[in-house]
Amino acid sequence: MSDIRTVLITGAAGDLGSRMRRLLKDAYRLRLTDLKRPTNLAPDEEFVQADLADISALEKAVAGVDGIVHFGGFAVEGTWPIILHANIIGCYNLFDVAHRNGVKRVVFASSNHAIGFYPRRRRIGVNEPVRPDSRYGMSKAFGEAVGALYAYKHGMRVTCIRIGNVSDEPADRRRLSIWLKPEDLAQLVHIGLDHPDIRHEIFYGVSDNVRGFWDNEAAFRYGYRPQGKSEDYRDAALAAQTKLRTDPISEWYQGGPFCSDEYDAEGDPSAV
Ligand code: 15L
Repeated sequence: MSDIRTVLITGAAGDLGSRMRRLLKDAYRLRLTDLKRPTNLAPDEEFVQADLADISALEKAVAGVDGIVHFGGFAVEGTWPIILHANIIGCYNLFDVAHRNGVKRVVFASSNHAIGFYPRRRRIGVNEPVRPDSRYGMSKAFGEAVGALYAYKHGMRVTCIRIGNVSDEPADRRRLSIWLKPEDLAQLVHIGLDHPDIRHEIFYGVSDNVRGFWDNEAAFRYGYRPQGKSEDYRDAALAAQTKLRTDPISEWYQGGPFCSDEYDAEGDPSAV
């Protein structure tokens, strides 16, 4: 076990943040931050309001914590000003303020959209170049690079989790490949906060899905043993798929609709 005791969760009012508050509270003393106070804040939960682009507010949120679970920022595609503010400036500030405050570990919520433009039929690990499918995905690739800088230059221990899709059940065919059971995400966060050998790692945030797109050997090496199996929900997910509009670009690439959104490249996608 590491000596991580007090952990700040950014984006604590969001879906992932709320789930992790519940799943991590017995292991760490949690401090929460977000743009807005969570509506369901429990009396024993400590909350510090902060915009990630506001360095002095961020300093107050970060002061005194040992580790940070960074789920804050904009969680889907957005305009450039939105992504720039929340996910580029905000992410840089988070790492820089963390470093200046002596934070030992950061777990960064990256996304499958950092590599969304790989075809579904390709099985990729973490050593292929990024292929973002959106400004959002590009900001996640940026965050992974910021994490590498602070790890190798400043000795911070950084774990980037390329999260597939966290939900109680996989919602459609693509999610049968990328589904992440919330408890499996908590397991990956624990590895990032506690494993003694972490320097800078990229893991796929995905459960034990037979249709998976990714080689998650790096996570397995650190002891990750996912419990969720998307195939248990296959019939419901495939039934839901029949109600969706089909789109050849979205169907071809791992990132799904994030790839077809604004897509205007010419030629056959199966050629790349
Ligand atoms: C993500 O990164 C988003 O945060 C989430 O809302 C889903 O869209 C997910 O990817 C997905 O790819 O399904």
